[in-house]
Amino acid sequence: MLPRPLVVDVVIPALDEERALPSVLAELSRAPFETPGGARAQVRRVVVADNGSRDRTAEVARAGGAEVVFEPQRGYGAACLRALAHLAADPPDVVVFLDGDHSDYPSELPALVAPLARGEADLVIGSRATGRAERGALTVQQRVGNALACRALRLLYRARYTDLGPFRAIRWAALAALEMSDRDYGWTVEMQIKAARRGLRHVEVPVSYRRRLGDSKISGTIRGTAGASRKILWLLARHAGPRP
Ligand SMILES: Nc1nc2c(ncn2[C@@H]2O[C@H](COP(=O)(O)OP(=O)(O)O)[C@@H](O)[C@H]2O)c(=O)[nH]1
Ligand SMILES: [Mg+2]
Repeated sequence: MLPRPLVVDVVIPALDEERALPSVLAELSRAPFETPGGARAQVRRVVVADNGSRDRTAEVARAGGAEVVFEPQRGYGAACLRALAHLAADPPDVVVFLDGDHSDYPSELPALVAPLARGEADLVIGSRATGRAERGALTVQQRVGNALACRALRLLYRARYTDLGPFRAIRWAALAALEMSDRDYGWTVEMQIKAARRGLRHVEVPVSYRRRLGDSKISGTIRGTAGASRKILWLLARHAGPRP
């Protein structure tokens, strides 16, 4: 008998993404698929985590077949945590995080999940640095900031990464063990720091990246760039001491 397909749930933090979300959801296949390497998997649930969108984000998300959860407090991490709490009653094997702005390619999900399906990793980061990024999709500050943060991850935690990209896949059990807590911009780097400190097996796969649809909330704004830089540096420094 064939083993049952790997159950994959997708979490999409979204703030005012009515323009982008319909395309993201349309490109996200729910059909069972075979990962490169031969394991079977299927996207079961898609959860859009909204905190205070003023546009029709929630409506277009539901129309696109997603479940919507609301988090009263703003922040990328707060939204992710709310979505995970929603999934906890019936957890998947694997969670995929994906932005709601149409920058990531949902069609690349099978390649992202493949190392988990093969049992070769607990965390897979989609790297835009080793993949193809459309011109203008990443700001100069983002490229430089990500490269510096990855250098720090290597020096402080001996973890080899080339990106802090949002498109990533992790085993549910591994994610639970990380006890994620960051409620805003530090979400991605916190996951990578903790994965390194706790000895999770991680790999990167190259992913493509394109210009978003709609307006940027983080990297394209001064407030977002400053907030993200500050938070990422702070987390890199804070976790660097002896393990508690
Ligand atoms: N729920 C929620 N989603 C957010 C928040 N800030 C950004 N996002 C979402 O996070 C993703 C990345 O944000 P984006 O504006 O594209 O940032 P950028 O890629 O750095 O330009 C998008 O799907 C946003 O809608 C927030 O405070 N709450
Ligand atoms: Mg974006």
